[in-house]
Amino acid sequence: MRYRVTAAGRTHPGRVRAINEDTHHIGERVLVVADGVGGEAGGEIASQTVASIIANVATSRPTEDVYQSLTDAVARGSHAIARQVQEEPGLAGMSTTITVMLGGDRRIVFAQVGDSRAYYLRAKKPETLHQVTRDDSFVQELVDAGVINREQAQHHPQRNLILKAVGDHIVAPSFASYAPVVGDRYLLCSDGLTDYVAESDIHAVVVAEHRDVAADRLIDLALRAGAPDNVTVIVADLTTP
Ligand SMILES: [Mn+2]
Repeated sequence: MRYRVTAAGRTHPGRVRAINEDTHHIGERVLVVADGVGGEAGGEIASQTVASIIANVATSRPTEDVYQSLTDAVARGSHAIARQVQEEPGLAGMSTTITVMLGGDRRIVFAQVGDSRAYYLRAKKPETLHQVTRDDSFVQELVDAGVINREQAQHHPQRNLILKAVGDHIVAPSFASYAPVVGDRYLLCSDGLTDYVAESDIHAVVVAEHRDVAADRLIDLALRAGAPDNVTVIVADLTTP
């Protein structure tokens, strides 16, 4: 199917933090949201380093096996982080989440590490906002085990504990893929949105607004909720070429 990915991205440090450790990238075929953690400037460096490596690999080798390309890109991100930590020991422990959307000719492929998220909204079934990604997080494990529900997970004191991130050790991303359909919409976001804004409120914005307005409103909802964390959103529409 012939289509374009047309996206609006916004990021904000939030109301509490002085620096923004989230990074986002909007390319022709690739979208990335990365949420870095680490001491000193580590979080910022980790998210920027890995996001730019993934963006480059994704665009320079679009015809190769996309799963292998993304797995390699994540591994290269880890190598780059390991090198930077070696040169600057104060950066030890820095890491980042990644949520990647890569638009291939036949499939849209997502790669995921950590607890940033992607959602999709079908043009033909807009009453449901579907989550694409599964959080690599402690509370997600509790949800899967039936110990707590999704609502409780959003308010759990350990909701920020992630079980997997791209740091100086190689990790395997999780994948999902969808058939591209013009009119469908995708949302990529950091936990600065989803930890503080209810999914029903996110859905109400994403279903109703033009992508530029939707991106602004989502940031606004996080700010109104106090925005203790950096917040990043990309609202992407599949449009005709
Ligand atoms: Mn965050």
